Amino acid sequence: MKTLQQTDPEVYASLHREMRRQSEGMELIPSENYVSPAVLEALGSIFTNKYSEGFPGRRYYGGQENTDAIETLAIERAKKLFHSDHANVQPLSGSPMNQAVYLALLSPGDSIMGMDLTHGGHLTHGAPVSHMGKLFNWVRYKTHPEEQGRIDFDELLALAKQHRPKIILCGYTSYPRDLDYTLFKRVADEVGAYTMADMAHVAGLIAAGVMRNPFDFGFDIMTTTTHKTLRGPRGGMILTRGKPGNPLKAVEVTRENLPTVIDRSVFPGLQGGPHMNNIAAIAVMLAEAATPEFKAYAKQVLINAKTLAAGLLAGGSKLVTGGTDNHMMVIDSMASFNLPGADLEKLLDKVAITTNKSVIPDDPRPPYSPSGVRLGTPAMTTRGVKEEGMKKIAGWILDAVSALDNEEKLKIIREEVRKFSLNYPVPGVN
Ligand code: DSN
Repeated sequence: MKTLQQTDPEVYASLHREMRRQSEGMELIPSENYVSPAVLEALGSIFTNKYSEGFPGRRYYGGQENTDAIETLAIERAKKLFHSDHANVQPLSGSPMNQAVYLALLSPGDSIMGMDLTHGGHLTHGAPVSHMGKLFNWVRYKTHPEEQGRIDFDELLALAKQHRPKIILCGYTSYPRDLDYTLFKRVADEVGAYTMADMAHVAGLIAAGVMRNPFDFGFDIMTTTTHKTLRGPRGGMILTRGKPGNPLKAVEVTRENLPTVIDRSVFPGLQGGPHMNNIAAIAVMLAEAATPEFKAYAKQVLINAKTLAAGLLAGGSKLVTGGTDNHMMVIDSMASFNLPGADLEKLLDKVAITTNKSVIPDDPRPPYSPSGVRLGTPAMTTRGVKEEGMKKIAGWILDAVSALDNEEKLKIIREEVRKFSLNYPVPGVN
């Protein structure tokens, strides 16, 4: 990055410091990961110069022979990887992706069901502070944390019959278990609702076949960001069943027309020009996610999560739902150490272990200072850490808690973490 270094030393200095931070520390935020050098190259490419409003073969600007090829490649790779009939790869990220679905299928005031935010649902799943939370009638279902996070489907069905939602949404941002798609589909069929799964957190694990795919259970729509377990650039995708049509022509909202209805909701409904450098990088990521190496990676993510969870439990931590079935876990930091999540996050920052505070089910504390902390294994698994390393990481987390006010001890832990981390290079950082 010699040009950047010369032309903008301030930005370069921050970038350089961030490279050091990422290399010398451990990334345990479950929604973060490291992209490959090939993804970085596509992302930093001259595709960023191009406006491409519209869809492959149907654009509002000239000069699209290469952008059409790239977007078509991304669409075809996404369909194959996730077994969908159609894919829209234009959403700029997770929030517009979900909004595009809601705005395509619902009218203001319509009912939709999603998981309560404190039980693991995302902000875009109807949290009252979000615009979508205000626009639609969100009916929020909850989990049973004492029963391994079980969702009560009798209760879900009763709520669905009462509110007649048009969409039943499952998926999560902070829930350490797998979902029973058959039961969601059964409830949706009873009330004539569309089924939508926001798989942003686990799409990579689904692509690799180590977690269940909602389409194999008859779901209508799956959304996912592209930068978490999938290891792509920041972005979003909407995958649907149905018959692809001409997205420049309005059609009736039906199951069969979902591809067209969703495409039109993304553009021109919600967004303008897609970011073609991002779509090029998404195409690269989708090819990587179809390899045997990626499958092995995804398997290891799950093994590592179980190992990290076991290490924390053995050291006296209390985990929400008692453990994990996926790539993440949530420490109830108040119940475990009488430490608010924000304090535990800050403490772990001191030893170069990056995590993020998280609400726990029906959290009595506010979201900015909640009762828990979320951890996940996707990023450190990308760097090559396996079970032995995960046991060490659990040990350092527990040691940091024991050394709470002991700055000297915390410095020693930080140095151990630094040395360990440097043995596992960050892809793309030399
Ligand atoms: N903000 C993301 C996460 O961290 O889980 C969800 O999109």
